[in-house]
This record gives sequence, C-alpha cells and structure tokens, in this order.
Amino acid sequence: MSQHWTRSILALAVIILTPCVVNSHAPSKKEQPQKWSGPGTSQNLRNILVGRCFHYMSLYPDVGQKNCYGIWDALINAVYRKNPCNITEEDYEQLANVTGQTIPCDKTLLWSRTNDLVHRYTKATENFVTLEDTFLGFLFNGLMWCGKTSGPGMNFKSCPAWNACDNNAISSFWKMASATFARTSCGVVNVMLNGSTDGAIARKESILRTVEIPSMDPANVSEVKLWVIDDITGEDRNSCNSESLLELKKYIEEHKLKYSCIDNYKPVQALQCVNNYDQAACNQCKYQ
Ligand code: AVW
Repeated sequence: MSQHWTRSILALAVIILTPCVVNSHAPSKKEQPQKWSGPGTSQNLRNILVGRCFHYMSLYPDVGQKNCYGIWDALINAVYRKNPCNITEEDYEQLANVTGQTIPCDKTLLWSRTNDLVHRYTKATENFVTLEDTFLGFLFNGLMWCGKTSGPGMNFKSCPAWNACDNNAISSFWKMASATFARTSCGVVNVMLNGSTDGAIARKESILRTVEIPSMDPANVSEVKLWVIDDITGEDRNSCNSESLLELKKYIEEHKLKYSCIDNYKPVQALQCVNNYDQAACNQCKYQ
C-alpha cells in the first residue's frame, strides 16, 4: 500500500515539475534578440575570417605572422553582449592592434563612388593599395556582423543598416578602419573619383570627406592627388576645374594638405578600354 502511495506521489511530482524544467530552457520573450532593419550576421563568419586571414598571409607574406584566431577574439570582444547601435570606433581598438600593417609611402589609393572600378584597377596593377586590399579591409570586406544584448553570440537574423543609428557595429568598424588607413598613409595619397556621377563628386557624409581627409597627417602626406575618371560610356559631368572639384580642393587645403588633380588618368582609362575598345576615348591613335 505504502509503495503504491510513494509511486503515485512520484508520478504527480514528475507531471507537475516537467513543464518547469522544459520552460527553464525555452527562451523567454525578453531574451529574443532585437529585430533590426539590415541583414543579419554573415553565415559562417568565423570560418570566413579565419580562412581569409590565412589566405592573405599566403598571398602577402610581408604582412607578417598574424594570429588568425586572435582576430576573431578581438571581434567578439568588440560586439558581444552589446547593443549594435552602441558600438564605437574605440570598441574596435583591440581589433585594429592585432591587424596592424605598414603600407609603403605613395601606395595609398582612396576612392569615392568608384567602388567597382578602383578595385578592378588595383587587381590589375598591384601598384596601389585601397583599404579593401589591406589586411583589415580584406578580412571584413562585404561581411555583416553584430552582437545582441541578450547574451553572447552574433545576431544572425538582423543587424542595424548603415544609417539606422550613428554608432552601429558596421559603420563604426569602417570608420575606424578608414581612419587608421588614412592616418598611417604617407607620401602622395591618390583618390579615384567618379566624373560621371550626379551631384557632388564626394557626398558630404562620405567616408572620404568625414573620416579620411581629416585623418591624414600633413607632416607625412606630401600631396593629395585626385583622379577624376569619367565612365567611358557615360557623361563628363565633373572635371578638375568644375565647381564640385574646386570645393573639394578648398576642403583638402583647409586640412593643410597639398592638392593636385588629373582628368581621366590614362592607366585607368586603359583598363576601361579593355571592355570598351570601340569608344572614341579608346581610339586616340588611329593608324590608317
Ligand atoms: P561612397 P565613401 N549607407 O562611394 O567616401 C550605406 O560614397 O563613403 O564612398 N552604405 C554606406 C554609406 C551609407 N550612408 N556610406 C558609406 N557606405 C559604404 C573607405 C557602402 O558600403 C575607402 F578607403 C558604400 O558602398 C574609400 O576611400 C561605400 O561605403 C572610402 O571609404 C562607399 O560609399 C569610400 O567611402
């Protein structure tokens, strides 16, 4: 009889307690990461970063021995358990330290509104280095990431879009990377601009204007040389003597930097002509 009662009490306890045990593992509403307007963290982010790190070291041994797993640790220290709209450039300081690299003088190539052309150009010549060709830029180019306040780990569902908030995980990273790149540049710093674009040659809120020009050290940078490149098939809306360029010249000089400008720099035009050889600009020397 007493055995029967003991079994009944045990069974009752299991029925009552089971939902509590199950519920303690189910995430409460409070623990759900916030929903943001941009895409979430890139799938396999850690593997991509570690792979790119080893790849870069094999392509450019001059970068030295980097701790590829330490780079991941520096990233998670910057964003884990934090609101992705509250990440500052300072949060990425450790990441900047573990990815440090010396770029030789006269090699820096900045850009605005020429993302595709400038990178085709540096691939073709290897005479210049854009931010995306540096170790840090190469690692993170095209990737998304952000943490969540509800716990460790990345938010794979959504992250703030670039303009969603001032101090977001992505824009603060690129501002930090751009500032570091410009601050450590020396000699002639080249800038590829788009002469066919509508409106200002560089947006007022562009990284070039707001971060890179103010970060250059006039003691180390001998000249900022703008290349104004028109689409080979498009309009010539801006050139070195147009209003937008003169305004940018003034802005550069206000930062105590020397300025020069060149229209349709020939080596870049030659690259444009690879796919557009029948355009007038590509046929300057015709042999009859
Ligand atoms: P860009 P930047 N919203 O061609 O001078 C979304 O104007 O700014 O050139 N994405 C943005 C925004 C924004 N408001 N602003 C910038 N981006 C991102 C680093 C986006 O990925 C290099 F060293 C866009 O495609 C260059 O010298 C890209 O920035 C300089 O910064 C370019 O915008 C180029 O930046």
